[in-house]
Amino acid sequence: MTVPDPRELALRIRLRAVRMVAPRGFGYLGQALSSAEQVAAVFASARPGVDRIVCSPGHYIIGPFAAAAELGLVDVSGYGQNGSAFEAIGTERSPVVDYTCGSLGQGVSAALGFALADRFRGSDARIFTMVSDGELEEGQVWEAALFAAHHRLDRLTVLLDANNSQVDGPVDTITTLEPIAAKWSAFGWRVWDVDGHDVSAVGEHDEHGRGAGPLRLRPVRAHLRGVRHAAAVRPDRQRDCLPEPAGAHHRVHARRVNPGRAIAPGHRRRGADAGA
Ligand SMILES: Cc1ncc(C[n+]2csc(CCOP(=O)(O)OP(=O)(O)O)c2C)c(N)n1
Ligand SMILES: [Mg+2]
Repeated sequence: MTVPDPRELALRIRLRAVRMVAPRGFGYLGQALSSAEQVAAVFASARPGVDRIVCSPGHYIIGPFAAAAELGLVDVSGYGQNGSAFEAIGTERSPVVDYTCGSLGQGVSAALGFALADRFRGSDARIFTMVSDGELEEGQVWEAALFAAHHRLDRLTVLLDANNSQVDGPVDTITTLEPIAAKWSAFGWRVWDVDGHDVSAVGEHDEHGRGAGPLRLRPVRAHLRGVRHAAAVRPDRQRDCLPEPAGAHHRVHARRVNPGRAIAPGHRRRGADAGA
């Protein structure tokens, strides 16, 4: 598997997501566009068969699906269709990632379970965990954050898409989450706050996180770009949806914790490797 430059991969994720959603005008395009750079950075960093990818919000699974398709691992042409493994909202059967959940708020808990298991068996596997901001309204996320910090699960990275969007409207009109970085910091995480659409910023910090120091966690801020709004994605409107630097109205945070530990064999990632 050859992983292209993360910038190129992010662009291809955007295009692929448009093609996945366009045929039926259904899918989670906004989530793919919001997280494309994060997903690209994760797929560029994760070692196949060793590291793990958790996509906590099941409706964000389109990004990992698109990335895996671009890497030639899977055929996602059935995305969102009845009977397809590539369901529009991830389930326990979803390929490509190690864990995803339709019921929001569980991904960090699953990720720290992986991290603990890997520690027990002496693996240096890293766990990349995508989380959405709406999920931060779930208490379980904060319980998991406490637990991870207490056990210094330093192979765990959380990437938070703080796009200020949830079903009922802008997150900050539903529940105040800010100051997000300070909150995670107070919970014992090392937090970075960078442009989530700047692949080099995400990747750079990823490298800096390797093998150093105590707990690390980090947020990345960015803006949605590539398509103005998902509603425009109909077959006759596809040209309107091609990637372009569009107006910014979303932010992305990424967080990670990942100082080095001893190396040992990892696990086999289901889905992506099976399809390779
Ligand atoms: C526990 C739980 N409560 C409610 C839902 C319904 N739900 C699905 S997506 C979503 C919005 C969550 O916010 P976020 O993921 O930040 O939304 P987005 O950024 O994609 O707009 C909600 C409430 C759910 N899937 N699980
Ligand atoms: Mg959101």
